[in-house]
Amino acid sequence: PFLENVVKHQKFLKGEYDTSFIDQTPELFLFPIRKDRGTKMLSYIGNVTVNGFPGIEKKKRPVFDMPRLPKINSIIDNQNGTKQILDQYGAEGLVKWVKEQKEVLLTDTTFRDAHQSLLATRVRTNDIKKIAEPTAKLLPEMFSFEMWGGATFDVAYRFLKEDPWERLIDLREKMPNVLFQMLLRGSNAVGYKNYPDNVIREFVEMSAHAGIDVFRIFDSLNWVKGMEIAIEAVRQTGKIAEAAICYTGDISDPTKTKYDINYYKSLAKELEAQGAHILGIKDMAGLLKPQAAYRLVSELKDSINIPIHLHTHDTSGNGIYTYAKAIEAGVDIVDVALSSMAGLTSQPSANSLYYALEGTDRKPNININALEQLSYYWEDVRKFYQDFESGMMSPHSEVYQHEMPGGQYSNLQQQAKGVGLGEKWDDVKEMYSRVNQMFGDIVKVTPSSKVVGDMALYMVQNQLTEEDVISKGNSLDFPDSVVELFEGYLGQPYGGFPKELQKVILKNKEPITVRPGELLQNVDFEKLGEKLYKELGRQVTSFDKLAYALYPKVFMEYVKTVEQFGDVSVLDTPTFLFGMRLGEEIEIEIETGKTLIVKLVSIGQPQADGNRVVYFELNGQPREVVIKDEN
Ligand code: 3PY
Ligand code: ZN
Repeated sequence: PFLENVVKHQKFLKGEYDTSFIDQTPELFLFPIRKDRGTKMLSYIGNVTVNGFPGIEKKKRPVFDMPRLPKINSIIDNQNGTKQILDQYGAEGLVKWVKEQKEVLLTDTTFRDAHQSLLATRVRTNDIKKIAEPTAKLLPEMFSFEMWGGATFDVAYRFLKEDPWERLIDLREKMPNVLFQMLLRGSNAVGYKNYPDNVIREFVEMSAHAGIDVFRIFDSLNWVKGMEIAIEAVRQTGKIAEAAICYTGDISDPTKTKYDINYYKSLAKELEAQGAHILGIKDMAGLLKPQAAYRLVSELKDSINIPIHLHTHDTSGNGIYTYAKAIEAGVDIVDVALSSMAGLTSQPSANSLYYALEGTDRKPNININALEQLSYYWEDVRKFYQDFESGMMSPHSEVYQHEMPGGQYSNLQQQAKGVGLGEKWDDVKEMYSRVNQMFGDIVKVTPSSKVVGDMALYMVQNQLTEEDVISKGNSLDFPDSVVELFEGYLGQPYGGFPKELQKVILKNKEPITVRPGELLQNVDFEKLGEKLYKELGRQVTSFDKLAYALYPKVFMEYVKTVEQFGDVSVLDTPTFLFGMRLGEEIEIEIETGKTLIVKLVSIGQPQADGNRVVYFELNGQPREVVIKDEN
């Protein structure tokens, strides 16, 4: 494992990495004898076949068609794109180029937000990798591919048992011509809380190093102070800092006065002054109505000089109309997803937008046949993940009332089911909007949206009203996330916290008003490296250290799984999620040119100790593994 790791990441290891402790502790090079890779893989397959996959009702592996790959034979190699513009002319040069384009530019979110919003972020690298090269070759005119960040980072380790850094590095190699974009939650990085400043800086530096070009940076309360470190860190890497305003409320509703047009204009100016190369409008719930989009983009265009990049979710079904109006008003770039991964809580469809703009001078320069062919692939792949669909079948205009972000909908629904409130989902949604009002009408996006969701669940579960929270507050044990929000550990909301409620929630605790990063101690990465080295018994990369700094428990559990089962990212998704059918034979390419042929022969009866023997053939030879039946 030591050599494998070093070799794999060598070019990414930082030069200043101090390895002297390795020489001083040669005993650390003694590794336990490895259980062979084939047996580990069979243990994984046996286990998922017998016990099922977390979050999926146990069933026999469904029969899936092979995903259709694009059949276009006019694929041209080496078509330069925006990546080459950035590499050659730098961030300022790229910005200048964006401003010169008459056509609207597109960001494709299929690899990130689309599946975060439709499939609980569960799409695996294996499926993305297979379509990466065709995508880059068929869509060289894309402005960017959003393919990292947001929830994909922790879900990769936590549920998919794969390394998100490897996804980034692999895809970068396969897609060298178009900008890679990620979603960065400001001082919360890709997590749900504030991290020390040096963690944010290091995370940005290593993400840029591994392949990210455009960082969309936001703060979950639109608190500019919470974005400062990230913006500065991105600028230092020479990459593109896209600072985003999160859109909430409704500028076209005169009764909603808190977040009016002037609020967004002054925020945009502040972000431009902070050094943003591009302004993002992050409409995470899809609340930006068409006429409001026209007004917002027009007035922002008059207020700032940097390009504007609009992101929405199609929950209400009005997404294409909103984009059409924003495009009319001069928006530079919009976020879309391939048709079969678009709509509902995801982004509007790239394919539909293309046709909607026909006959206008801002029609995107993109190959519609390519969009359709790539869409077939995702139509087939999406079926693998059907158990993670939210159940939303049609547009939900109620989003204008509850204001829940697209990426939160299916997650909160799962959370509600988890605490026995599945039947009360409508009550939870209504409570979500009441909690928002009680909190003073705050911006709701990860992680502030999660706090509102936690409180809504808590109140429905305990049958509490807003009055109860105030009158009985002293004896109530509020969720930790709620206490942390009101302590100021996610930053400061516009207009401040409601004072009475804050007192009730904090009891005797004093809130902070400074940037949380000012109070958090920097992480000593060198020490952390030594500690991890001892625990893992292998060389530790800067990526591992960052993963540990952000998610210690999740990362260590991932490491344990890899020790037990090996690298399961090489398995095809049906096998990964459902195991195998009796008599079925599959091929697993464990590394280039090295393939295992696996046949599931039979599954023995449970023994007295609850174990079952699962009989396979591995490359023609009989093999058995013992699996504990958890059912
Ligand atoms: C995330 O932070 O993951 C989001 O997608 C917020 O909209
Ligand atoms: Zn989004």
